[in-house]
Amino acid sequence: MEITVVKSEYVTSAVSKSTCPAEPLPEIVFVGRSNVGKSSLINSLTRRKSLARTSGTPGKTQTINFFRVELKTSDDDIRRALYLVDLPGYGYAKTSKTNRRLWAKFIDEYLSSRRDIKFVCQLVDMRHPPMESDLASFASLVEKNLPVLIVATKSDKLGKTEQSKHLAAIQKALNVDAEAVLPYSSAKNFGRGELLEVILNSLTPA
Ligand SMILES: Nc1nc2c(ncn2[C@@H]2O[C@H](COP(=O)(O)OP(=O)(O)OP(=O)(O)O)[C@@H](O)[C@H]2O)c(=O)[nH]1
Ligand SMILES: [Mg+2]
Repeated sequence: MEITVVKSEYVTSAVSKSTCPAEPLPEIVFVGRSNVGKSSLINSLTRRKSLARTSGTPGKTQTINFFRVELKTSDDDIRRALYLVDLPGYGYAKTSKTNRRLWAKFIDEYLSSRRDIKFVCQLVDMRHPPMESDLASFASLVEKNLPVLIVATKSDKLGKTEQSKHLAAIQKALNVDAEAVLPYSSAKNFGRGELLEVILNSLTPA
């Protein structure tokens, strides 16, 4: 079965709870350190070059950005609509403490809201062991009872042997099993089919 993204569009950038989109749709959320590749991953999934703005400088995404996409499978003609939600990264120091605290509060509110969040992708850079802030983010998602998929990004920067070694280290640090971690490369679209499948399955409960 092949899954295709038949439509993708930017909807809105939310800066408060009341500015999140009104249309109720399932949401898949992307969180992680600044520069880990959240926006790039959304572009890779949708096969769009710059649907989400990316940058080599951390701190590019500063609002909660909603992208509306429609998926279709080769099995049927049903279109399934959902939001991909791009969050600002954490660990970015170039803003005031007050600002950072306000943001942390808004993101926390969004993640604790009763919106239809199907699961959260916690992105970690595959080249390095998870940092303190990654562990804290993961723990806070688990505490909110949100299902979490760990996405290990930038896999193209490592050889095969290193990949398995680093994946094992990530599993160990987060205390999760192998199925909970998906290696991904937005540069090469590695992992794209698998992630689309996880997304589709989250929309259609067995
Ligand atoms: N080689 C490689 N580079 C990547 C990959 N994904 C992202 N990058 C690069 O990493 C940098 C940051 O990517 P973004 O997608 O902007 O990161 P972000 O997590 O959205 O960052 P913030 O918006 O600052 O939180 C960019 O220079 C990307 O080109 C990948 O899979 N492989
Ligand atoms: Mg971004």
